[in-house]
Amino acid sequence: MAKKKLYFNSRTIHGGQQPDKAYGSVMPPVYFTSTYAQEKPGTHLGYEYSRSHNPTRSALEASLANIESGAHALAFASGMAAIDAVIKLLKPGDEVVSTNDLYGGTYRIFDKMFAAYGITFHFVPMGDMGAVEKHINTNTKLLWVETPTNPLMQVIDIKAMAALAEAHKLLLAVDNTFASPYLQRPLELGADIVMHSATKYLGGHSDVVLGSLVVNDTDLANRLAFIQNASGAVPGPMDAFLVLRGIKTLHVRMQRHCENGRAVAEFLAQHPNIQKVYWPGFETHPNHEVAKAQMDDFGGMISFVHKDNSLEKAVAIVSSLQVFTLAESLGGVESLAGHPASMTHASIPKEKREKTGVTDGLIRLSVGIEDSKDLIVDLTQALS
Ligand code: P1T
Repeated sequence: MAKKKLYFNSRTIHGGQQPDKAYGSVMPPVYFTSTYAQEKPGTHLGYEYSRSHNPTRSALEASLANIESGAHALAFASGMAAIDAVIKLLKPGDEVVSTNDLYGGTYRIFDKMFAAYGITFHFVPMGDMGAVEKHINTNTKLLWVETPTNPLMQVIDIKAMAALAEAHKLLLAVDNTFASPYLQRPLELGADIVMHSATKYLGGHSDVVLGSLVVNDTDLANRLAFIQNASGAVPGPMDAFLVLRGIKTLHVRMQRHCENGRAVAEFLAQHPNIQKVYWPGFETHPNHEVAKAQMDDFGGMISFVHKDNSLEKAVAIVSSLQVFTLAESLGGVESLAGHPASMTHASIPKEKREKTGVTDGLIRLSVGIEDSKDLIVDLTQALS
């Protein structure tokens, strides 16, 4: 069966998968092994050492490549390890133009780690093509796009960025964590690398930390595989299994995340105590047209600000929620609330974070797949 031809909702289940060769098990066994017997040096069944390859990880990588419409996938120990591998393609003197609103950990590894190795990062509002172009010079090697952005839900035009990358011979990497491949497949829009924190929607059950990269170009895949093996930040087989299992229900979960996301966003938008709601599904969202063009729906990530826009009010609201859990992370079946300024984005200096809109009053919701009526009752009591 030519599995690439299946619709997305079948590829989550069958993409790149076949029954295990040993006993026909429908799910791949969790191959708990570090090493593999060789008949004589170099003669083996395709596996030598589990830092390089592991059959459970291979099954996950085949699934990831398929659902992101790519040719090659690589799994990492975390989303951050996947980002780390992309930046290790560069050398001192190289420059990167990145989204200015992005996950705090991504900002931290760029600004606090790789800047010390002589790589320059420009954090730019990517809705403004002129601003992006202004920062491109002969040293620029990579455009780093996160869309929708964490936590302000800006939507960056991937096709426009791909055209820019092509014109200047740059690599375009897209962090697709917030959308998931159910909503958006950046390689189909011209990106070179799609990155995931699979910890989120792909895993979907808040029980595993894992990252991934998917690419089409074989040479790029080989360079990234070299880094994956040389640096060794690979996931264990149990983690690979959990993410593969999560992917099987991605489409069903995402449909409910989107429905509940809309219900919660609309509830917040009409609430008299709410000053601002960030969600790309609103026609009034500044990038709504781009979102409509490149995403199949608008997702379950929402940020909002109470009319007081104060630290005290935000802390009071997130601390009084009962169905939403106050926690880092997102994309699991359970609804989570977070306070970016003190949690996920605390590593960004206050002036920089406030300049992009990540104020002390901002609250971020990862809307889960519970009954949306319970979520709205919970928000109603927390906002009263
Ligand atoms: O946590 P890890 O799997 O290493 O992934 C890092 C990462 C990368 N990119 C985006 C867009 C992310 O949101 C994350 C992780 N984010 C959170 C933990 C959070 O609560 O926002």
